[in-house]
Amino acid sequence: MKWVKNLNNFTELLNLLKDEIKNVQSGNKVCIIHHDDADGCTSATLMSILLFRLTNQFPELFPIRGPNNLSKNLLMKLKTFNPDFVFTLDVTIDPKRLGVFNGFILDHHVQSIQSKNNMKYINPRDFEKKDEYVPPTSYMIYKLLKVFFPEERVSWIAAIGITEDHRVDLCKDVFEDVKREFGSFFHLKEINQKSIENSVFGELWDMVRSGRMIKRMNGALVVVNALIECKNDPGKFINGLSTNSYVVRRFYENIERENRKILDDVKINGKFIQDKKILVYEAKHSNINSITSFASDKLRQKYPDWIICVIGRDKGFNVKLSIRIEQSMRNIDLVEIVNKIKKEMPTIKGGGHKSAIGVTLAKNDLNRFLELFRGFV
Ligand SMILES: [Mn+2]
Repeated sequence: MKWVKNLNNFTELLNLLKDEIKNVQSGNKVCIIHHDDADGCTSATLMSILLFRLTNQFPELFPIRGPNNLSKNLLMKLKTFNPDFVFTLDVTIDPKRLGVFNGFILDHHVQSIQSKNNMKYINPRDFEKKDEYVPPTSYMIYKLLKVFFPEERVSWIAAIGITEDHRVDLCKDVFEDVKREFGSFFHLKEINQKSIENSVFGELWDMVRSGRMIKRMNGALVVVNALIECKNDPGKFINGLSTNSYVVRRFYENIERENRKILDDVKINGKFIQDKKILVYEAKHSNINSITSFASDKLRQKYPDWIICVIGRDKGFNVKLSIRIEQSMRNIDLVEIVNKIKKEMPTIKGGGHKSAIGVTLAKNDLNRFLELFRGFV
């Protein structure tokens, strides 16, 4: 029995996933729990395509918001469904809570958790300590699908998850696959995070994340179904030419309108701190979910040489901050800065990666946080 903790490299991780998937047979019932963001939705799509070919039916999908968000209700639904396998993608759930099922949990966020025999916890961070070398879940599932069915032309779907996760430079091979498979749709010479976000993949990323922003879990499901419908044809997806992608297109138009509002409003209400080039912006009221991180991504694209700090709408006692930098323009490690602040303000929560972090703190601490942040830049 191979022990997950002993993984040494990506090839071994892929082999382990392969060994697990080999147990899936025609007619098996499978459930997928997945993160509702773009990396999670594209991972669920690729896994659904793989499982359809193995079992002759699509798996049941259960998008969830974040780590350990497994509700009693969802657990009961899973038990009633009585699946042969449960696979969890891009989000960590304690394997003990899924102990009655067979399958695995595949995540790449910072976590350290024990596997169970029948429910393995697999995370590339076990062998890869450098954040920028940790691959997104969509990349791992793409490679897994390609092992079984190399003829599937789904590189463009993996590329969306990779774009969201800021791992374009690490996963260039997938974009080379897109060029080869869809030369007339995508033909960019220079491939890096910034150029990809400005390409058609910027729009595809917004389409995929618009699901959860407009309709939460149901929206995420529409997005996954749309991607499956259009799996060999990104043009069909982006133009909304299938039943579900048509709906996704409406979601997208909705968040695009929101984007234009933000870009207009920041000129009036944004605080541009000139000496350190920090832009602080308080998000306005909106019916859209995850607006804080969306606004910070959009402002980063618009003002690439500024550090972007978006203050979310307050939810009672706490506020949420989304901080972003364009790595190719500012060589700053946001995780390092937040860790320094945490030493002085131990009650603040949050983290992320070098160029994108989320922080939650008490409203009363906001000014002190911003002051320290400015000092550490
Ligand atoms: Mn992810």
